[in-house]
Amino acid sequence: MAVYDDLLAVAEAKGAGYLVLLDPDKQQPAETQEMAVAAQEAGADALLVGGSLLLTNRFDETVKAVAEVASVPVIIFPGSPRQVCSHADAILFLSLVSGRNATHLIGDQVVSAPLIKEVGIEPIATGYILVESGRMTSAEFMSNTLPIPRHKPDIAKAHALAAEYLGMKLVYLEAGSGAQYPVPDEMVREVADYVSIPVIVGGGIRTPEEAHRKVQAGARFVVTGNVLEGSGGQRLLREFAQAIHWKEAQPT
Ligand code: 1GP
Repeated sequence: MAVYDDLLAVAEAKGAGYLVLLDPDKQQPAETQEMAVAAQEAGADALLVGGSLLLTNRFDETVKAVAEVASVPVIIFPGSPRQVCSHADAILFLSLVSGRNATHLIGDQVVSAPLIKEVGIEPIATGYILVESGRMTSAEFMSNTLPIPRHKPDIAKAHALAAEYLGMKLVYLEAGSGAQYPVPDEMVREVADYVSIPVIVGGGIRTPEEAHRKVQAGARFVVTGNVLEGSGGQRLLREFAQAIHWKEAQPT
């Protein structure tokens, strides 16, 4: 578990880890490569590559382009079980534990496990929990599952603990890319206090202050995707990195 152990060590040293999501659907591989460089220069601790739709056929090419320039781990964040390739360092081996759709609980994993073994990248078992975020997200629609109500932290806690007891290494609280509202701080806090595996939070986190609040609530990793795509993305990413890496904060 080299990548997993490294990520935990980085998060421990910096206060929390910053993961930047690159979506191959949104631009050409060369442009995603430039975004990867910008993200790691700004302070990203790992680059996630993936997306829940994949409307294009440039996944492999994009992962390869990102890996060519990456000085931090490149981790696949699969939107489908065929998103496996040898150019990455690791893959979040997701099970959508908040849903009751057998395909996303175990079916997809049966398809992708042999592919992962063949290419030899590190699987990081992750309990993936969708949290209701104001309006329906692509992940909810595509997975045909109900998210956990945002004001029901007890339900989120029970799911996260089940993921832990099933042996998963991470729990990912996901509001969905471009979510109207991110996962509530209170839910992050209650889940993080309740389980002993690290909590990742992502979806709809638009400001460094918001990212910092997730970390204060107990998130060990924060994911952003869309913010890099806006104007001034790299400058903003630097602010995110500072807000997340609170142990490195410089006295003003
Ligand atoms: C989606 O959590 C990620 O899985 C990123 O979401 O694009 O809203 O930052 P955003």
